[in-house]
Amino acid sequence: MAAERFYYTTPLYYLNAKPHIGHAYCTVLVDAMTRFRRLFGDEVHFLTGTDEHGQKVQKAADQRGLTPQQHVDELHAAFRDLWPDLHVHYDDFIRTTEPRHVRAVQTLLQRLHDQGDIYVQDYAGWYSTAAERFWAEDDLVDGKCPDTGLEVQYITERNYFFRMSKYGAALRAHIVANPGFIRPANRANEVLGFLDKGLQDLCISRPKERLSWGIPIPFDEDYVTYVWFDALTNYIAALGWPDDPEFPKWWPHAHHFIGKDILTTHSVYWTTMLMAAGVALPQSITATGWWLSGDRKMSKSLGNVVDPLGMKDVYGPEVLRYFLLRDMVVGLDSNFTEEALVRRNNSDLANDLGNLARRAAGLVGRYFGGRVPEGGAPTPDEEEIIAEARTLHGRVQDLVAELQLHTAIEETMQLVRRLNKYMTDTAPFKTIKTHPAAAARSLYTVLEGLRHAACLLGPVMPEKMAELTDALGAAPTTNIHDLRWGGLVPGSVLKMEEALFPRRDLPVTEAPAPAPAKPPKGAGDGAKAQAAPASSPEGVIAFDDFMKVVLRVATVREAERVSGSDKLLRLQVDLGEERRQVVAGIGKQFAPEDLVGRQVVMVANLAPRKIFKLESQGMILAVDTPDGGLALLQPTREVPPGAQAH
Ligand code: ME8
Repeated sequence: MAAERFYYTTPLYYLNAKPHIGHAYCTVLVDAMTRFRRLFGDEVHFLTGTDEHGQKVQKAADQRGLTPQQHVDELHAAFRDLWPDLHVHYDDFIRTTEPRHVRAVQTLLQRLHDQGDIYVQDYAGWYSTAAERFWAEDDLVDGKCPDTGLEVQYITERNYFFRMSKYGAALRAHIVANPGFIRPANRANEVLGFLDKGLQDLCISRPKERLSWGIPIPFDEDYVTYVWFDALTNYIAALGWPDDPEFPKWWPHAHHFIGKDILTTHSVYWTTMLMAAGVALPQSITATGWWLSGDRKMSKSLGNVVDPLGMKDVYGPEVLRYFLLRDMVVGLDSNFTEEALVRRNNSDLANDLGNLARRAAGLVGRYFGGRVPEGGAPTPDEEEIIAEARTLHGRVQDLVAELQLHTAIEETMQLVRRLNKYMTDTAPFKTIKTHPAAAARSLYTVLEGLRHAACLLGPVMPEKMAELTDALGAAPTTNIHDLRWGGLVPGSVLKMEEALFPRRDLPVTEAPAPAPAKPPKGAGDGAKAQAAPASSPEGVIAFDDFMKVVLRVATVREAERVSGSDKLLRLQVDLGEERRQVVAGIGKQFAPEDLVGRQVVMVANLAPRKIFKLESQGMILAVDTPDGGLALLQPTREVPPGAQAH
């Protein structure tokens, strides 16, 4: 495939507090995407940075008794210095206080003003200091700001407005004509819904008397620029817009990665700004979900933020990266717990991957002088593994292109598990006595399979996988097209010394709460509800553990049988904000047509798993009936889809 070009961006993080796991996630995701693309032979430019103007930053500086400039100079380093610690390598870091950014914003403002797309007007409305914006009377909820729930003030002010409404129809047409433009697809519908309410013009100035910390409006010295108009422009400013000859090299290939809370600003404000400026729209805007803590978004204001640096220091940055990318489906929410991270480390990394490498290396050390043995002609079993590895290369490329990183990782881990089984089945530690050539071949297959896995997991855990490749006595593979079976050279010296991923103890949880409840049997997901951690012999769990389970009411929208199984049904369920696919083992008791329209209760924050090659994104709750049937749990009356049980 011909090499493609990608310009990947993260949001610019506000400097109103220190970085947290939400920021780390988006940046690690873009870093992994960058590394995957480079592995596939593509060219990538990766931009991140900090959003340094506006009321929130000014307030944070005031609270610390510093000038805004002192505050941002100090705090931006917390972000800039965190990324290398998480093994993130960006190509450029932009601060919105840099001259190159200020120049681009002012050029854009002047251009839009000159062409009549910015006008001045008196405006009266409800202003929310917390959200830094005006609201119409109808938008208010109980007289308060709909975003923050905080007080609003009615004020009249002269301001500058961008004629955003003029571009609404063209934006709508663009979204409809380009299905991959806003990802995931359900988010595109959200934006279309927003546009259908009628697009207003956008207030893009703030009087200096109210807010001085911003980029001066070039045609009126009494005003500074609205922080979003300022910040969004970074994506072209960093490439030297408007006059840098390098700008066209990257811009038409732009892909923005953002959190779902800032979708409107990117897909509506930013796109219409670009249309007005005569600059092409980005290729895609991807809205990720949130990391939740006890079902609430981790946020600086809620104070429930997990410190990613803390996790990195305890478990290592690459275990954290693995967890973030494996346990979050791009676009959906996920619960962050230290316990889930430790379980993931122990099962996937320490057990499946690390142990296999140690076992194989140990035998090679004992029987082959620590050198990679000869492979020889493959048996049918090995032919199958070789074919699987080959297919996996293409699968990983397709899955990454679809942003299914969690599945790309999972399918690579399936190869690792296959190698574990193969090692047990072929038992080289036994055959070494009777068939040394067969033992040599088994060990070669395991080591070569591990080399492939290390290459495909490299973008997720760059240093650990480089270490593993080196320990296998192999050279790093920089392009996936050069990764061929048989590349591991017999005779190379293994350098496997320490365990790559030590097993970890589960973090200590609080004392168990009384009154244990027997958990209902899980009907979906083809699996039972996960056993409670063995915190006490009676299976009692702490209240906090229970709170980690998110139970939601879902409405079944579609149901069909999974071909090849009489037990499994594939359901599309509606959770209000999102649709999910659930594979449920209830096909013997229920006909698909009986389920459509029904409300069920599901565990909404289970890590997705594959059943019959289909991803199941949740588990539906049911109980056994005395006649050997199943009864589904459901609310006593209809509730909005997505409603959470508590
Ligand atoms: O919004 N889980 O900055 P920001 C996942 N400056 N992602 C999370 C998260 C969580 N718990 N909490 C925050 C801004 N994020 C603007 C952007 S771009 C030109 C300007 C994500 O520091 C959040 O969704 O408040 C957002 O996308 C990003 O972190 C930056 O948040």
